[in-house]
Amino acid sequence: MTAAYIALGSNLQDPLTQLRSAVSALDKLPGSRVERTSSIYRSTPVGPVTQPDYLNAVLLLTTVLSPLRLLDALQQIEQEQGRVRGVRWGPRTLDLDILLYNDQHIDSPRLAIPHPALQQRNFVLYPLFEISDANLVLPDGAVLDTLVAACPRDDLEKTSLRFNKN
Ligand code: A4P
Ligand code: MG
Repeated sequence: MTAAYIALGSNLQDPLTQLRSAVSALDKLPGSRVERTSSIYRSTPVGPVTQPDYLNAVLLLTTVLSPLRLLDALQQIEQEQGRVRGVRWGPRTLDLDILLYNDQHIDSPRLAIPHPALQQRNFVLYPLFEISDANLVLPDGAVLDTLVAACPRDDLEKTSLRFNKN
């Protein structure tokens, strides 16, 4: 059984419903369970085009799926929720990224774990910090609370929105 941290993001077509639906779909994956969800954050878009603000969150999934089978499952959920792949970093109904998969380091054409942008993004680091151990050590030796301390919160806003399952 693996502990995988998954980042969720949405800025189209009722983002709160998108995130809630994703949590329920993830909880139904074979041999998998959503163990913990972070608060839901509102964040300013990072990307090349003008687009709406995002809702972002992170959850802890325990799963028997291998990294690539988990990626397949995440992409299927994205498709089912109307994801259209356009501009890189463009707006989307749902983005599901694998941040961490136990302490594994993976660098393959389809999959990079830890997710390469993890260390720079406040909308990933703050929710991850909320649901994991502050002393969490990433596969490259970086410690989570040091990364959070080095990453400005800026206008990241923790909302009072709730998942149905917390
Ligand atoms: N891929 C490689 N590693 C992973 C991983 N660890 N998890 C590959 C998931 N996928 C991974 O992703 C492109 C390819 O990345 C996949 O086919 C998979 O094989 P994608 O979801 O199709 O495209 P993308 O999301 O546009 O690209 P990318 O580089 O994943 O973008 P990011 O880094 O996810 O950024 N601003 C705010 N405020 N909040 C956001 O959530 N998100 C993005 C997307 C941009 N700006 C944002 C936000
Ligand atoms: Mg992505």
